[in-house]
Amino acid sequence: MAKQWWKESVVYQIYPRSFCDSNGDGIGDLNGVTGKLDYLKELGIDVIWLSPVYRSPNDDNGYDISDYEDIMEEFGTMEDFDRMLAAAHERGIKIVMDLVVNHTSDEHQWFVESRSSLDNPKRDYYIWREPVDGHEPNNLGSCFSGSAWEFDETTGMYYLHCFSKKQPDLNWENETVRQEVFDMMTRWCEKGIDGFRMDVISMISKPEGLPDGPLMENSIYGEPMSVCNGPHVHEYLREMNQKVLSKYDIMTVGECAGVTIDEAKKYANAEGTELNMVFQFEHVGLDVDGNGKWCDKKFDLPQLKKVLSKWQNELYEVAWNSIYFCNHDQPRIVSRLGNDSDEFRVRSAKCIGTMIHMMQGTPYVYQGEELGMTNQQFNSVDDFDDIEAINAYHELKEMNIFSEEELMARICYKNRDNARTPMQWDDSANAGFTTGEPWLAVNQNYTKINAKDELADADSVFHYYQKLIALRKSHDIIVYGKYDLLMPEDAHIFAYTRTYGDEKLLVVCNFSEEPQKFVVPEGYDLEKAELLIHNMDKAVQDGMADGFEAMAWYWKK
Ligand code: TEU
Ligand code: CA
Repeated sequence: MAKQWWKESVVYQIYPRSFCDSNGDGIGDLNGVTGKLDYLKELGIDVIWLSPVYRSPNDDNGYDISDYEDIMEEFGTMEDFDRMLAAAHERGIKIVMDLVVNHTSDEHQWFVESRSSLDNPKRDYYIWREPVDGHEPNNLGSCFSGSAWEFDETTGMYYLHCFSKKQPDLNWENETVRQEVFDMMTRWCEKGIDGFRMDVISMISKPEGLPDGPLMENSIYGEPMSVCNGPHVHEYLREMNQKVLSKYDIMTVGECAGVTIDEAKKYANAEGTELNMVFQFEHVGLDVDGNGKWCDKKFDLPQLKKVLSKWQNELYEVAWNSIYFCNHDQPRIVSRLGNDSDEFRVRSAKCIGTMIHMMQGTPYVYQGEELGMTNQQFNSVDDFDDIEAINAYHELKEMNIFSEEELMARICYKNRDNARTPMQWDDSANAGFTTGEPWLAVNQNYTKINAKDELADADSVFHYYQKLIALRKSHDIIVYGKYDLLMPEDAHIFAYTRTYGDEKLLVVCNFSEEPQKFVVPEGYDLEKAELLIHNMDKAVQDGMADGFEAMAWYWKK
């Protein structure tokens, strides 16, 4: 397997709005990021993935871009950006930009022109259709509730928006659109950025003829994800690769909703003709019920092991994995797969970290994950900021299937604002995130969970993550070794081995609160092993793991 820097890197995702506010307006900004680079250096990460910082009316917090070549006013200026990039590079940290090109904002100049008349030269930059019998052209729903089509009075036609109606989808079939995107990417590469995380890139090629989608649960709308992996997506990405990506030493990760193993093998193929790796969503989509995402169902461990192991094994040597549980769209993992009680929060956060970071692929850490930050306590719909949660609340409310209490419980557990509460820096007012009024309320547990305390505590989640990251640097087996799952049917233990030349690794994580037995496989003599990492302050007991205990042993002949 060819060695590459992006295979050996650990990526840290920053959601700038919630990371650090440098000027007291309550909104995180670029100077705030620059001020925290030493903190990230200490954690040991190699790459920052910066969620969108471009000009945007913020209908979807920057994922609705009105100018790809300017900075969002609230975040600072292009000079601030250049200073941040230079300061990161000085510390050996790379910066990967979020590339949101499935759609733009409706306030982008392209769309303003496109909607202005039928014969505007940019009309075909977006996806316009005539009404069918006075209705929407097909049944597709938007990912943010309601129809994916919006009627536009000016020309009497509908435009497609897979997300909010302020996020019209670009028409990638138009060659000029592709060239505009590639030119814009080139200008960022010339500036010296180190790669792209590509937002819903699996959606850029729409199915021929835009047919109806299969009906979503409890909905009159067709599944918007049915537009994923369309007929030309690989062709467009190969073109992008030839015209832009291949010319720079950058890393690329495609956010690929709805991606299957077979598709991932194409997107992230080892020949490097498309992208370096993809985010797949199969594992984070397992804790759902008949009502889809909005539920409080817990993961079934054997099923989770099966899915993660399938990705580990099937992409081995033919493509490359990204490994993650957290991002700005996912609830906090310690509240989801771990246990965020006082008794188990720290230990379970470390247990999850061990399971992820000893796997094969490039790991992604989302801001606050390294502190074991938890889900937020929301009391009413007024506490939500996120368009997805607010729309879902009103839609489900209207359908009248849940009591108010149950509806709130469901939306509170899974909503994206859980990940977006401000970063908890210290125990001063507003967690040291801002001296002003934060745009989204700080989690009240900041006096107990914050970076300052964790930096001072050798047993903190922070220092455990620091160690996990350092181990990846000192042990090639963690990056390149082959993965094999142990005890697939066990309901509590997640255990696997890694092998690489004459090296071996054994990882055991207990995902229950109770002590559990595990089986040490033949040929793995614990007495001869080096205990690489362990999340408890006691001797390990052969064949027995305490609640949320995690450990990794290493052998070299
Ligand atoms: O998310 C796309 C995506 O796959 C969604 O289905 C995601 O699961 C969604 O957040 C529902 O919970 C990307 C971005 O990560 C997200 O923040 C944006 O809102 C979205 O694209 C539109 O740009
Ligand atoms: Ca600010």
